[in-house]
Amino acid sequence: MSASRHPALFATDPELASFVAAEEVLQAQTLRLIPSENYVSAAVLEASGTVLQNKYSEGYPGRRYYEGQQNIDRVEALAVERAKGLFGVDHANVQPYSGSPANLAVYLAFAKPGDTVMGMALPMGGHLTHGWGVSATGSWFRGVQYGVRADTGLIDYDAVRDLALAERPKLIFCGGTALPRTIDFAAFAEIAREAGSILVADVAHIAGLIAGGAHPSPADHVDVVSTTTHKTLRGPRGAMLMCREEHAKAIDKAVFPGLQGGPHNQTTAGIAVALHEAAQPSFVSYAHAVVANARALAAALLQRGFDLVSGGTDNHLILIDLTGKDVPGKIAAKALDRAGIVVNYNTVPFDPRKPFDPSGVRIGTPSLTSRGLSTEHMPLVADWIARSVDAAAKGDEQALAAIRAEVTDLMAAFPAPGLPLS
Ligand code: DSN
Repeated sequence: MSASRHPALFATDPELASFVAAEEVLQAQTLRLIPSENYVSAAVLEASGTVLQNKYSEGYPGRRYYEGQQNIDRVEALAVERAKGLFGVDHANVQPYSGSPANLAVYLAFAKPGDTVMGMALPMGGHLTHGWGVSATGSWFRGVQYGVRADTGLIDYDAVRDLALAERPKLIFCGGTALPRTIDFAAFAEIAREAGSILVADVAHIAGLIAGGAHPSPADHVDVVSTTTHKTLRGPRGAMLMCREEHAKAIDKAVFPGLQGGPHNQTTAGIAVALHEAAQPSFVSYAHAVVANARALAAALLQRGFDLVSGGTDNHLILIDLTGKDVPGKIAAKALDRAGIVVNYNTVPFDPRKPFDPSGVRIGTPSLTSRGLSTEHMPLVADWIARSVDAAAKGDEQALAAIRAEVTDLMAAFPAPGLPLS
């Protein structure tokens, strides 16, 4: 961030401005592989930092508890229409502050405390808010959890059906945070129908792939689609709930006044811009390139002897199981960070280690694809990962520094959207 780009911030609070400037450099120079992160466009950044910030607007367009909503109503209505068009749904609520509040609103709409709810176990690739014990969703509700098969790393739909029919949960969540494979929404829909459950697809990770046609859409199969807006969808940090008309009132009531107060209008504006960008033909190319890059990277990692959960990927995400490498996930992730490659350590299914010191590393290709890297670069990325993990095993800091220099060089040739630096 340069002073000329944000003169008021530099003048008013140079200390804070220096932190933001340092983050811009970090995001420009590193290879960011966290699959839930991305780079927003300059347009999304601008929309997210406007005077819309100054308005309170509890309620919905045309039905507010505050006056002066002439422009705010248009912003929110535009975001809603764009979400409906892009995802092919009857109704969209663009007000949830982020993914966890969005999912909480779904509980509020359809369940009562103590009801049974079902989702994928967090260590198997699910999300905290899908009924996992340490989350309110697993303590205020009775969470029952499914996982993946030990031999394939894939969801066992027969086991999901057996559990659903035995437990008859009020809600079934499909989707998660560490699922490298395509979600069979039709199979989940069949199970939910049999069990009499409301089916929620949490597509936070893959929303951009769905919008770009690189992953099947849940729209025709599920009761509610929950998504964040800042991952593959490449919008600001926010969320949306989408559903058929029959559930519209329940969802809207649950978000406001059930759970939230005034919506973050500046975020709604950023979401509207991101949805507009995601409706362009170039976003279809982007979504398919994300998947092509992930597949190429998975193949290159397998060639270099890495063990991948489920044997590869269908989407943007790869879960590396390091149990055979003698370097646990956290040590590998920290070494990769020193090499300029930003990942997160992650549990793998049936992980013998603890969540804060697990066996896996989770990576993905949304950010590098936003910078224009293509399949031809993936062998190099896999090399860097392999060399970093080796260096971590040997405690070779010089090797990590050498990789970091190579990473910085390559990233300089691929400017990041929204950043003034290359
Ligand atoms: N924290 C998000 C992720 O990284 O996948 C999910 O909430």
